[in-house]
Amino acid sequence: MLPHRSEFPTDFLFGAATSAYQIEGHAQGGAGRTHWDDFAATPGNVAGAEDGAIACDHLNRMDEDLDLLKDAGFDAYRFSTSWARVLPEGRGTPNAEGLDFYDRLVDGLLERGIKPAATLYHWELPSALSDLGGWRNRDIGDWFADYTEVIMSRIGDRIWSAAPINEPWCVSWLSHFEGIHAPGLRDIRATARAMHHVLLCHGRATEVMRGLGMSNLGAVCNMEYAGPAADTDAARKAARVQDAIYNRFFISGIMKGSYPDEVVEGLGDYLPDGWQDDFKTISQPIDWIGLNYYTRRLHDAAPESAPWPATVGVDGPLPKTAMGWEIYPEGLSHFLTMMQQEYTGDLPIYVTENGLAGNDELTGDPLSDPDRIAYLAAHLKQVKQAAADGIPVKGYFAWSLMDNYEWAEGYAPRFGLIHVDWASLNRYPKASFSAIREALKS
Ligand code: PNW
Repeated sequence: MLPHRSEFPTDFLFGAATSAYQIEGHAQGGAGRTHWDDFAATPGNVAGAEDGAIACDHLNRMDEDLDLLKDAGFDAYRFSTSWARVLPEGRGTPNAEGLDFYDRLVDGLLERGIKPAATLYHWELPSALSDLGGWRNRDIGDWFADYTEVIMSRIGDRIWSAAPINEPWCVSWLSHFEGIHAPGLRDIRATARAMHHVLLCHGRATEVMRGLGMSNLGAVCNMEYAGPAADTDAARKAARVQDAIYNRFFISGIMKGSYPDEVVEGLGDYLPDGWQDDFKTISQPIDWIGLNYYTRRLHDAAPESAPWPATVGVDGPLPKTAMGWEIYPEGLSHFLTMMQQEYTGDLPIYVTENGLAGNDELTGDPLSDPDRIAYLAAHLKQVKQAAADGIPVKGYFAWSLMDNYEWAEGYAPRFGLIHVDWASLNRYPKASFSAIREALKS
């Protein structure tokens, strides 16, 4: 059973989240090639070399999907606009069909009484820009500002909230240091530059949107609880370093206009020249902060010769999701408290993503997902308690409305409240969808 909406503050919002590349179908509608298409085409990067060419075909099934959102009773919908659909070459001539699509999406939400919560970048960098160095190239600040201007001139007058970048850590560290996401680099210099440029773009886009008269602008960070794998000083230090890189670097840049000392030391001379001068752009005021939370990871010290940060992830003992991620609801209240006390104060906080990749679909009935319902219930309980304790958490978005393209894992992990049959692309609401509808009924 999920807690009912009446157990939350009266203005608390419930929503569902998706992202463009994961659902739309990027081979369609005039979108340009993206670095995810390139990455997926290189064997070994993505399970089954699957890409987002068709995905959920949301481009052609948008109305059906918006009807489902409304049927569930959601107050808000967090979606992203695709840079490559709006500007196929990353710059230059816009794709009129793409702009029309987002226009219809926003109107379709408003017609159904659902608040549009837009994200400008959820990872599909146009290949034309990736070829110019992508996130490593400081010019991305100008490119991103121009893209923001083009899309928000069209839809900015009707959206409820906007965030420039989904998950700066994934865009930079996961993609340039760990090599798990596009462009698949393993290079500390590229990583440091991407970490900084992604925040520069956050600031540049915020300026553009303010200039267009938009309000309710935020930032979305993902956080993962970093615990020590053993009761040793070395393990505690490893967890602390990971916490600084993953959970503090980005929010600190945005909220405090500085980076944690130990990360600056670790990155050495690899941050781009003059990085301190960018904080006036990066740390301008915003209206809310978003937290994407899924799991915790345990850390220990790597063998001595390993370069900074010299840590290794260690398999933990808690029950895991189909992603192999430990289920640790307490981490959600940990971060809500940590954010409020150390970084955001009175600023409204939204949980902008939380959800589970289930095993249910692999065994028996694909629409029976008790593990997802239990996961959502446990995490909503933490959110409810945080709100009761006076933390200004104002809303919760479930990841995801429907099964979709799970990046390097392809289409096997299913995060949806709605099952998508990958052969027919038909939608089938799961038990978790009904549980949400029950919980949201007034
Ligand atoms: C988030 N990691 O990504 C994204 O915002 C979604 O697009 C994605 O589908 C969802 O979580 C589920 O994965 C993450 O490897 C992907 O640490 C990977 C990691 C973290 C976040």
